[in-house]
Amino acid sequence: MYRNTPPTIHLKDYRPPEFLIDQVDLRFELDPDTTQVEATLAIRRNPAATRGDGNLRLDGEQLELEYLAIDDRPLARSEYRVEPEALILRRVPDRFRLVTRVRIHPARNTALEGLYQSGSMLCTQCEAEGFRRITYFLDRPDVMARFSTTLIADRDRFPILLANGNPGPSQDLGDGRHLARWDDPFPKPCYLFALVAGDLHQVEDRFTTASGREVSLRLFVEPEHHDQCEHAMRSLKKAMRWDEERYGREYDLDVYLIVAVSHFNMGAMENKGLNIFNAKYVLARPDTATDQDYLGIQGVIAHEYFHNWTGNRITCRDWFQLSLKEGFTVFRDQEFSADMGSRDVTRIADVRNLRNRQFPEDSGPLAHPVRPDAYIEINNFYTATVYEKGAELVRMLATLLGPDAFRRGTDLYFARHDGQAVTIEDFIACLAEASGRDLGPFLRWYAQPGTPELEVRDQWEDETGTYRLTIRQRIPATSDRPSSGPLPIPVAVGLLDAKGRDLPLHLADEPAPTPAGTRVLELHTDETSFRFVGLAARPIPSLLRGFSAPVKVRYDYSDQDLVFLMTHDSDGFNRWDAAQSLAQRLLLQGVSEPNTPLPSGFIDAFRRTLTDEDADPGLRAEILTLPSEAYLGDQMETVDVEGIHRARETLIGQIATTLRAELLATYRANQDPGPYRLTPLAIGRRALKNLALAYLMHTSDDETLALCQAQFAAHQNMTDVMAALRWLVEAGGETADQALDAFYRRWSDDALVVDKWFGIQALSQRDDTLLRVESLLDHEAFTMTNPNRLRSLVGTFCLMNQLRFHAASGAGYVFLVDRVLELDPKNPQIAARLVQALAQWRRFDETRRGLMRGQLERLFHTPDLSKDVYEVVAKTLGSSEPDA
Ligand code: B3K
Ligand code: ZN
Repeated sequence: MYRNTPPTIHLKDYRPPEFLIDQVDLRFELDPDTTQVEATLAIRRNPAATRGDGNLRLDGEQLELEYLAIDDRPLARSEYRVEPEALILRRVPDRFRLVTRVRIHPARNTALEGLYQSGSMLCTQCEAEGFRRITYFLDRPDVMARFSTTLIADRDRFPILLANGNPGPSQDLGDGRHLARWDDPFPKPCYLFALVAGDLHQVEDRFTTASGREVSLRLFVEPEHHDQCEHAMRSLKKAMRWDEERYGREYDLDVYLIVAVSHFNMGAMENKGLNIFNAKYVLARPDTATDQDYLGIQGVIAHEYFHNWTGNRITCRDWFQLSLKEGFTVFRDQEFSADMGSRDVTRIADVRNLRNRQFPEDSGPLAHPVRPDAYIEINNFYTATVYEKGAELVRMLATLLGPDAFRRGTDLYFARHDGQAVTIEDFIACLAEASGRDLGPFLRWYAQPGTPELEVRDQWEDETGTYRLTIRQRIPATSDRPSSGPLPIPVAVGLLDAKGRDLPLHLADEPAPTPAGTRVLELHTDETSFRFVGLAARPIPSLLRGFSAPVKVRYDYSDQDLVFLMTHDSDGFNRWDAAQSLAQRLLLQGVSEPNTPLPSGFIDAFRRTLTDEDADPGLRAEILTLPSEAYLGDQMETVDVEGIHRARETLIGQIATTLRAELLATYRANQDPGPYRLTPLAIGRRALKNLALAYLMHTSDDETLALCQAQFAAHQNMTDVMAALRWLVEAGGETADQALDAFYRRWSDDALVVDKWFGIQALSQRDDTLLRVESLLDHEAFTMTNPNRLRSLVGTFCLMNQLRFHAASGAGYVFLVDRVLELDPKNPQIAARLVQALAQWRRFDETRRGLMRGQLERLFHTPDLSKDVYEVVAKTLGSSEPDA
């Protein structure tokens, strides 16, 4: 149990800083065991702040203070106080120069926050509050300073020395060490500080900005990865061009540096001029990375690059505003990816991710608004809600304003707030001002947790040819928060005739006729009706096209309607969504009444989609993919773990048996013996072929097993190898073991590929998976100290394998909590993420509920939990007071 409950930080308590820091000069004498950090800070009182007690309180954690002086005068012991998390200076002047010198220990830093060692290199991670583990500072985003960084290190061990900004002079110190200086001309908050020291391979390219500035682009990787950089570099150049064209944003320094490191808590970090990346989001070669890896790299490289304007040039006033930079930047990277690939497939992937991760979060014990109003540990708030729902809010704003007004609004935002730390209100105000719209009510979206529901009714009047759509919005009640009032919601709709053609959407009170296609209806009140006129027959509505708002739609479609939309809708997203709704309906029926026959037309629609050679193969693959077991569970009052699995397996079996010939034909038709290409078409064909293989392998007779083994052995590319290995593992027995052994032997030197090897075993639905996962903890390649490795085995099993993690025995829960307890003292951030596997505990049957609660309480009663884990556990247990 946590002895002293850690304090909660509230948005309403925000105060401007009492002091400002204009200039920071850092000098590092780098060494993995002990690094010395000297900081010279130009500090002055903030004229905009209310006067406090005259003391200056600097944040600092795990620092060994060696020297402290104000304006060159060393301070006496009576003039300052060192606390575990702060340095307090008594009665400082209004303007002064502070010098501190501290010692820190990078090699002992297992939390991977602050300065730490990864392999043989040293690197940093400061967001959100890691800078205070490097030096004493005002570690808050509204303190923006100019930084210079001097790095001194052993020349042989650390030939490459990098920091933010532009390179300055470097020097050999003659004693085996060398020095490099970096200057960043742009004021920034300290969470964007970064340094890297190592023996790294460099890949260089260049980019000329729209206004003709030359930028040197440099990618740094561990030497053995020198041939896995091309895709990341290409993605960076595409992102730079796209931001110029779409948002008028140019890059601003002479160099742009990206370093790939193998120990990293999350995906990547947008440090000014020096992005530090999880190697997973940099390294790719067709034989080592799947299509999904390639797309992930392109998206994350773009995301971090886009932060240069949305996050760095303009940053957040406080951490409650996190979605100001994250929501907007995710929206920007999603649109970039849609432009680079297939728009429909990109949107489907984004929405699936939102529904699978954010919707459950928003209805569970960890629900919070896109702008949270309280936290214990800010690292727990880098969530699907802040990121992905936040992106949906910006998308709705873009939809409501239309492209021109939205661009005027973002131009105004960049012009007005460049160099500032601002709030979500500041952003919305720019969009409102540029568009002339009142966006006041829109702010409710940022404050209101929970997924709104739209209840749609319709009415057809044959005599007048009038079709009326009535949409009612309902915000699910959350325990402690009254609804903040109706939300502005853009609902994109189409109306289809019996042949599947889009009809004109002519509203009753409009003079001129309107074109056929999609139209955005706006909801501003609890219930709104729209009367469409001039129609010859009752249309079929296609609702929420492109998923124009992060809501759930309830409309009473018949099975036939859904089959129709799945095969006819001109909106690709809604074809997929109709297929999902229908499959969900059949699967949930299958859970409660296992022997219900399939509705006529379902298999036919499947067949038609499978063989519809005119449609995008990537979209077809999405339409034919059934909802996941976890998603289906989330649609049930009480999750029926085994029932869902059985129903889904049964349906897959029915499809596989009935459509065997078509599946085989599709598999063969989409084989591509040529070189690996990353076009949307090539990706789509691989997806479709591997989907056909997945269905076929369900029966796993000799013929399909042979196909699968041949695909595995052909080593065409990692996408195909992984798809085959997945089903070989599922088939089990010697075939599985041989394939796994062969794979491991081939790739044991490539950490990211070994992660896949662990992951695929953790994902297996075979009944001995937990035993296997437990024995893999002792594998020579397993370690708890590498977050990627840990996620690939423990994370995959606990967060992605519903069937086996939620085994009725509760063994999965014990396994998880054992790992969390082992990990928490070393890396609390990752430990807190893992605990979230238990967040939905109340949604399961009584037995599982009890077992999960028991494990949560076991955690809660552990002494000295990190505040990361404490916060998640306390909220997850919630009102069901654990007995102390
Ligand atoms: N801003 C970082 C995330 C930092 C997470 C700190 N726990 C990556 C990103 O969103 O681009
Ligand atoms: Zn981000």
